Amino acid sequence: MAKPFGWCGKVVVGVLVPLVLQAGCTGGQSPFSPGSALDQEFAAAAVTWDLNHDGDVTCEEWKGYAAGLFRGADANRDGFLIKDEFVILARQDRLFDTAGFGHFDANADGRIALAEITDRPNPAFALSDANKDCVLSPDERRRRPDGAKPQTDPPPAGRPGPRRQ
Ligand SMILES: [Ca+2]
Ligand SMILES: [Ca+2]
Ligand SMILES: [Ca+2]
Repeated sequence: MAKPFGWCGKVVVGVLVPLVLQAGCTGGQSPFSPGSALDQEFAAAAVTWDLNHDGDVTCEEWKGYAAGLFRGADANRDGFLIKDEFVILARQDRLFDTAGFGHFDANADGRIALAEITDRPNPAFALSDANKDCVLSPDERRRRPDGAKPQTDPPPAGRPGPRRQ
C-alpha cells in the first residue's frame, strides 16, 4: 500500500512556512522564501558538511561544520559574530555569503550567536530529508527537489495554440 509521493512536498512547504516566518520575522523582510533559490543553495551545499566523508550528511555534521567555521571567524572569541567577523565566515563558504548576515541574525541585535546558525532549521534538511531522520543520504541529496516543479515538464494541456484558418 504505497502512498502517493505528491503530498510530501506540500507538507514540507506547509511546515516550513510558519517556521521561517517565526525565525525570520525580525522586521526586515527576507528576499528568500521556502523552496527559494537560497534553500536550493543550502541543499546543493550539503555535501560539504559531510565531515566524516561517509556520504551521509547528518544534522550533527552540519552543526559541527558551522561551529568550526564560526570559531574560525570569531576573531575576538566572544562567542558572537559581528558583521566584520561574518565577512570572514562568508569568505570561507559562499553559502553564508549568499544567505547574508540578516538571514542568521534571527533576533536582529547586530551579532550572531552560534546557536542562531545551528538551532535554525536548515533548509537543506527541510527540502531533501525525505524520511526526516536528520540524515541526508546520498540518494536523498541526489533527489534534490526543484522547488515545487516536477523534474520533467508536463505535456502541454489542451490544443496547441489558438491559431485557426
Ligand atoms: Ca557523514
Ligand atoms: Ca566576536
Ligand atoms: Ca534522511
